[in-house]
Amino acid sequence: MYETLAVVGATGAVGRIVLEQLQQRNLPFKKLKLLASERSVGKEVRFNGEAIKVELLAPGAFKNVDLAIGSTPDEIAAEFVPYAVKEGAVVVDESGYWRMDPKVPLIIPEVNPDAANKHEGILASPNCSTTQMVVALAPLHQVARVTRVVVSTYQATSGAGLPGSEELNDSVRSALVGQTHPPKTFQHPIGFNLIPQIGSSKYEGYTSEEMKMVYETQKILGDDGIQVCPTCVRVPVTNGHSESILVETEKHISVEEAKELFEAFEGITVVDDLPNNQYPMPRDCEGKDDVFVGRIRKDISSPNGIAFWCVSDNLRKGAATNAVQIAELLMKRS
Ligand code: 11C
Repeated sequence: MYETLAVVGATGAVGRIVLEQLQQRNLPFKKLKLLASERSVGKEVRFNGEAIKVELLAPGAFKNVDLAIGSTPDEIAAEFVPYAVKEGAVVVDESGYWRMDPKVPLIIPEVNPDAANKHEGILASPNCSTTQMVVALAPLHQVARVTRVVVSTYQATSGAGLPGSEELNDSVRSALVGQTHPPKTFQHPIGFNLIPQIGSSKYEGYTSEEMKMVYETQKILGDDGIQVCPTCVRVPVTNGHSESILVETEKHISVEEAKELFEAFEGITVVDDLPNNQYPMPRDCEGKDDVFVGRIRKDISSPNGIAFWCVSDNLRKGAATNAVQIAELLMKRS
């Protein structure tokens, strides 16, 4: 059993779900340490009926910590992860900062658990839009090898944290009375709008979020040959990312086979009954840990293509749940 587990960024939107998941999954550790920035120090958080005080995230904080789960922005992770590892902790990091470092395994436990065997103190959890897509691609890739993916995302405002969701509410309220709430978190008003930009301009007209979907997918599936063409869009939905995915495989698979493969894969729930208006939608997937797949159909424009719709709670499988599952994997193996 691990002695001490630390949660870094414990008071944030994802950190709170990490704590909830740690309780629900009953992970074996004796002591929980909560770390955050100065702003949250001294706050009390209840865990398994006990009040735990948030301590300062600073060098020295990881002495005697066996495992830490980090839910912080990239720049905080860039700073704290090296000293946490130096002080002896293994870090499961949810930020984007360490994911593409060749020494850092990028893990989705249902997809590439063995990659977690070899690490140098840091393991990364992927970007939310990548995670749900790769969970859905994995069963097809294992049987028929995915060669190309065209994906359009419909990403919730909670992907930008609590300020994103607040901005959606303010923006909708203002629009309903004919006013414009000046955007701060997003580039444009999000109420009654769609914004085809998540992240910054990164490569050949693609954004940083879109390039994460390219590079992280190749790394997790261990196949640089997979071609991914993403378009990431922010939508006025509070929580739950949706994706329209067209996948081409080397070997032909029928719609029936694809459906069976999805159904048999751990972590996927199929909701696919168009005649009865049944398919995954963000409002039905919120608060759930699975990746939901529906609208499974053949690509009528090419022979080896399957098209489908994929929804998942971005704060759960897209962030907190996946990180806690990585921690669980490490604990089982220790
Ligand atoms: C969003 N996917 O929806 C982003 C947030 O690399 O973990 C997560 C960014 C990341 O805005």
